[in-house]
Amino acid sequence: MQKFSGLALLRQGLGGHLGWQPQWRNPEPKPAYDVVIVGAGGHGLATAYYLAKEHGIRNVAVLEKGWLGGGNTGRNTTIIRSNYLFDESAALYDHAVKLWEGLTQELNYNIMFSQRGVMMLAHTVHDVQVFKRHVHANRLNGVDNEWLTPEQAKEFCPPLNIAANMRYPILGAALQRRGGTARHDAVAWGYARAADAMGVDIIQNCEVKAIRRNAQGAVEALETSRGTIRAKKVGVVVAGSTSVVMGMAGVRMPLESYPLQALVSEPVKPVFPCVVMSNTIHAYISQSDKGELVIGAGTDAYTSYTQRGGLHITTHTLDAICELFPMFRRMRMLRNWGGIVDVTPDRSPIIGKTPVPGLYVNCGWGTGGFKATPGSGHVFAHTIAKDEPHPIAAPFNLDRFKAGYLIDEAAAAAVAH
Ligand code: FAD
Ligand code: PYC
Repeated sequence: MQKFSGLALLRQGLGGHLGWQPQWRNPEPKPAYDVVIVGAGGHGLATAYYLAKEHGIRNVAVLEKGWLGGGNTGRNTTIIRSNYLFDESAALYDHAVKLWEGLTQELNYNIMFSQRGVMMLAHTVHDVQVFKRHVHANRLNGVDNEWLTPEQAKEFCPPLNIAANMRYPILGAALQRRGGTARHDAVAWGYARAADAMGVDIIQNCEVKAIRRNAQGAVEALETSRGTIRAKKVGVVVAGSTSVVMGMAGVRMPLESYPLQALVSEPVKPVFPCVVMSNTIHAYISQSDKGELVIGAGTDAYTSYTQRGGLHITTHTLDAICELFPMFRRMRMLRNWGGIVDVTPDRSPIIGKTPVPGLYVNCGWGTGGFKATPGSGHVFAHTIAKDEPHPIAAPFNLDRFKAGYLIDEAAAAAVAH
């Protein structure tokens, strides 16, 4: 694999940039693989990468119906944090943050991870109580989180309006300094390039249309738009399409799929130093390295598979943004889009085995799975390779919805749904 470095950049620059190699191959599907991953989002690609790197399983294909990273991975607002309430979630999301911290070096690909801090605003007495509870629980789990007064919040984020007569007054904020953002496309591309270099076949424009099971009920092959592909093991990592794909194997999932949307402004000079989220009024904002304000809203109230949301949702969000940051009132919005998020009853993901032998599922990340990408791929690869859950993934099994061992993270989900 060609190495990226300052020297390589200089050398290529002097040579007119004619020597860069393609980042990954474009292979034809083989008739059979040891493992097939369905879905080339960040989670699927990370899974393939860790299968090859940590478990030596390299006869792997990742099948993608569209283009690599074109699902929620390429549509999200890239907020990364691990300030979840329960021990199980803290372990999972902080595992991911620790991997994020070394990922650029590990992949030799600049994923632009920026730990600029994620600040969550409290507007009501209830918010204050909930966030303080999170601060205490996080600290007990070794996850950084601190409580700020309104004045301290403004000091951390100068554009913030903390006037007492606001419609949504700021009563304080919880700040995770290790939280931040990363470049979403680069995450998909970095994992794809590194997995491809270890022999993983990434096959785009290849839609899975049916899952075939043998006489014992175990998974044996996938019918795709590019023919039949046999597989000893199949990992389904298709976010908003999970119910549809798992339905092909006869497995009914406890999921609802909703559109979640985001928008960006025209680009401006650096003006916004951190990430700010307001769960109560459904708005969150950061500034991309290109200078655009990246703004997100809550989910639509109805289930749907359209990759766009209702206009009233963004209008409401922009009302809130203008009240929180009056200096942005005259900014123009450039684009908006949506992604389909897969929401579980307890707002925590499902990672693990299924009732079908050889079939594994990784889904239910809802509005908040980007932050988990490296950790999710890492524990899911272990689960597939060993046919038993990674200890961090074990509580997030599908059976919890029967057993009642729910991990209720609705308050930490940060986005209303
Ligand atoms: P995806 O990236 O969606 O990948 C799944 C892939 O499966 C897709 O490429 C799809 O084409 C493919 N696929 C589907 N069906 C088939 C089939 N039949 N055959 C083959 N391939 C198939 N999370 C955060 O942590 N922080 C945020 O700030 C954040 N903001 C968000 C903002 C928006 C607007 C949205 C929509 C989501 C946001 N999320 C956020 C959630 C996050 O984007 C997702 O949880 C995460 O990206 C899911 O990654 P994935 O790899 O599982 O899914
Ligand atoms: O989970 O932090 C999050 C998030 C922010 C925006 C959408 N999801």
